[in-house]
Amino acid sequence: MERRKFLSTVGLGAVIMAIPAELLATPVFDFSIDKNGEFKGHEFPELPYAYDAPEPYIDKMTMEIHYDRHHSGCYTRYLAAIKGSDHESTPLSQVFSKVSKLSAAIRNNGGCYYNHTLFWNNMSPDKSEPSSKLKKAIDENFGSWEKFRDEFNNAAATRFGSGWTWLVMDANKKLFAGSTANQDNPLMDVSELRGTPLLTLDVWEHAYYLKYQNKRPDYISAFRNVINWDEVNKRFEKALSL
Ligand code: MN3
Repeated sequence: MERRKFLSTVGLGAVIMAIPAELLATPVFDFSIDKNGEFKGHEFPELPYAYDAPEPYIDKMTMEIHYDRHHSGCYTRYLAAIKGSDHESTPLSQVFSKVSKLSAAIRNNGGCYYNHTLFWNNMSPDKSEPSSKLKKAIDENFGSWEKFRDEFNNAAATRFGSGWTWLVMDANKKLFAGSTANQDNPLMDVSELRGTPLLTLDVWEHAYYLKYQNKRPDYISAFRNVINWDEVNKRFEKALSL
């Protein structure tokens, strides 16, 4: 599937659902299921580039296992968990805003599917650059581009066990970096890190162990070469407009 079609399938640019303003949720994609248990306007998409496209930074076998088994498993399990629940027709972003009251299966699999979708789309084999507006905001919020990079990388390196690293915009339009445990994300009411996700990096061992083994910092450094800044620029603009 070509990238443009993929992005429209996952609903980029779609109408933003009514979400409490304090959550500042940006449904980069969002969906709910209908009474027949089918997703409305959302099918499990193909990876928007070839499995070997992020080589040599992320290897093909890791991409295949990660996408076809881990990611697809989360999609299937999320569907199974939400079907028949009170939140069957609730958009995913709103499920996250009350996830503390919901089952572990909904929290873990919904987070897993959402986070990975952001992750695949904020990577690309094509070179891109942060916009001058984003660079300026990074300078203002972190002090310099290098300080941002160090904070993001440090958050990724020091997340104990499994989790995700984020560049997030908070309710005051401030940018900050941090991490969440397991499959949690900054849209969830259980998260200490709250705001609109702009960039994410998966630091679960399955994301890097085949190629990098215990050398997580090498994986974190390599990630820099495949960031899709065009996508991050779009999320930044969208988050600013909320
Ligand atoms: Mn993963």
